[in-house]
Amino acid sequence: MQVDIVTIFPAMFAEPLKTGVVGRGIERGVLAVNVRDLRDFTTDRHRVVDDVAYGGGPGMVLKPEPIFRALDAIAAGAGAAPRVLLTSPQGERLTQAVAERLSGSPHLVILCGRYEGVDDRVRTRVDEEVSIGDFVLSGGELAALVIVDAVARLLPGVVGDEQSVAEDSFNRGLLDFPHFTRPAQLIWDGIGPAELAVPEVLLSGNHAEIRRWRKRQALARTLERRPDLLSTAAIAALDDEEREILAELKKSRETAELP
Ligand code: 9D3
Repeated sequence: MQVDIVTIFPAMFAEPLKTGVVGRGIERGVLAVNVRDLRDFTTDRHRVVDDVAYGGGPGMVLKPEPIFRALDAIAAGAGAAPRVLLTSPQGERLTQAVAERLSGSPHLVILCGRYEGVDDRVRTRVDEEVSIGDFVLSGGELAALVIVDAVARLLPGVVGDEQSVAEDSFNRGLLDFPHFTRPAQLIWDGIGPAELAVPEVLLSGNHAEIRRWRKRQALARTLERRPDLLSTAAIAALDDEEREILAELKKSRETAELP
């Protein structure tokens, strides 16, 4: 997959694209990311990328021509038309389903918006707008990195363990179960040793019991913290054992709330 990122802050991408799963995807040649400085597509001596808003008001708006020129340059160097994304608070919320859909595109362009806004005529060249959630960022650069990370790990050969991708919590529609590593007993300051002990079942070697405990923990956490994830469709996708555990958990929560 090729990704072109158009930004006024190219420096924000250097380390993140060298690091971790995304860095490895690039190293392995599964992913190529070109970061393009919007100022390189200006034609004036001062490399101006923004201007005041028509109609007045505070803040500057990204000018259309440098963005159009950047898109034309990217298209000229590409075989097929890339899919053009604009990061924007008005966009469709990034979800695992959106990441999966985008991962099927051989070539993405991500235009990074800024706080004050982008000239609306840019939208004539945009296939979709993507938001990463309901909070205010100062620009689209971090959103672009989030999109690249979520999409890159879905490309075959990027994450070492394909199974871990398949088993991912949002794929299964459940939150993760708790994890522990050594030591089994931990003494720390004022925290009681019982509170810091690794659950016995995980030390038992009984793999059927461990699987059931993990399912129970994942379901209990989801019911407690993200009940919105347990839609009818999500419940239908559970296995029989999970549905049985969920029914049990719901029942014990009902009785616990009785006076
Ligand atoms: C004065 C601007 N705000 C008035 C309602 C709107 C606004 C525009 C642009 C708020 C933030 C931004 C900058 N944010 C992004 O470019 C952005 C973003 C975000 O803020 N949250 C979640 N996802 C994204 S994707 C791009």
